[in-house]
Amino acid sequence: MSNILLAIVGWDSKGWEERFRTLAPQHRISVWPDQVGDPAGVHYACVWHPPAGLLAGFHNLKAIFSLGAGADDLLADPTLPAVPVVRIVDADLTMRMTEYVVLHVLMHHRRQGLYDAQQRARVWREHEQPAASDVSVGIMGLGVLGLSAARMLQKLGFKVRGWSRTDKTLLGVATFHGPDGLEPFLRGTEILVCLLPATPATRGIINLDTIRKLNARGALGGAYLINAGRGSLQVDADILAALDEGTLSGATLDVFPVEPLPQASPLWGHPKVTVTPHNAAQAVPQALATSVLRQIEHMESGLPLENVIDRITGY
Ligand code: NDP
Ligand code: OXD
Repeated sequence: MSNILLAIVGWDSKGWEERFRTLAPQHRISVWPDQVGDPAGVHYACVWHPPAGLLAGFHNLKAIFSLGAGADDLLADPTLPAVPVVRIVDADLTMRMTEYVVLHVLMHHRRQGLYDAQQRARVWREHEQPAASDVSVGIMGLGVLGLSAARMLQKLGFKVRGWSRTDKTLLGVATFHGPDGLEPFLRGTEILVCLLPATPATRGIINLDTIRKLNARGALGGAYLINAGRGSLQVDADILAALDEGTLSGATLDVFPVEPLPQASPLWGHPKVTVTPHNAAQAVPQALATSVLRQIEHMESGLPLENVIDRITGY
């Protein structure tokens, strides 16, 4: 029997607790802060935004599982125990993100913002619509989520390009990598989709300089941004400046440097911005607890863990 701790902040932990108890009656499940007992008895921690310093108090941890795909907040804790940190990779989460990306790429591609505004003004006017095959979507981050979105967008006929840290060859996708590959990647991108992790190297990467390099003169006649990676990637003031100067024609933002997005943020009311509350791909216990428990069984049987975060690269 292993002792599994759930420490979840910002999400309702009830569903996770129920799911873990149902799937793993052979293990002891305790929920922080009420049910912890002896910290030395805890073997695995399954967490979402635990307070910094919390995990340092558990001296016999064998692994830490992030209940989301990003583990940046965990790595930001200097007292994090030196055990493997595992992130979620799961078909359910991946498909939810793919849905989000496709929904918002199509929204910009089909000028839905414009038609919504026309409807409010009772205007019946058709605008020229380019074919998907004339429009280039660029995905920053060709990992699990970026690649799945790329494949779905290809099926819809878009020209797809992608940028990653290391070199990749992907059928039908124009690939670019590293700092030198960024500018050529951006120059050919009309709709920029950001699915990068938050690391020191990606902080503030969506800034005015980046946005100005996008292709605003392609078939769409403007450049668009979708960020569902992390808020620290984007500079809100630069996005607003780019919208105001016209280098950006629209933006969909799911993540923000400060969450919840402060009431005073001009992004809320900007006519060219769609705001969603960091729910592009919800982490759903029904699907994800199974992935975590499978990995715990692996570790207990001496098999290697999958999707372990590299503490050097930060993802
Ligand atoms: P992966 O680790 O599978 O992929 C990350 C990708 O980013 C890789 O292609 C990697 O390159 C690339 N990358 C990392 N650093 C750099 C860099 N410095 N320059 C260029 N490319 C870089 O992650 P996932 O696809 O699973 O998830 C991506 C992110 O999505 C998560 O970290 C999380 O922040 C966010 N997310 C957001 C959600 C939401 O609801 N909004 C839900 C789930 C995740 P390489 O392939 O060369 O390693
Ligand atoms: C995640 C998230 O990283 O929900 O999974 O943001």
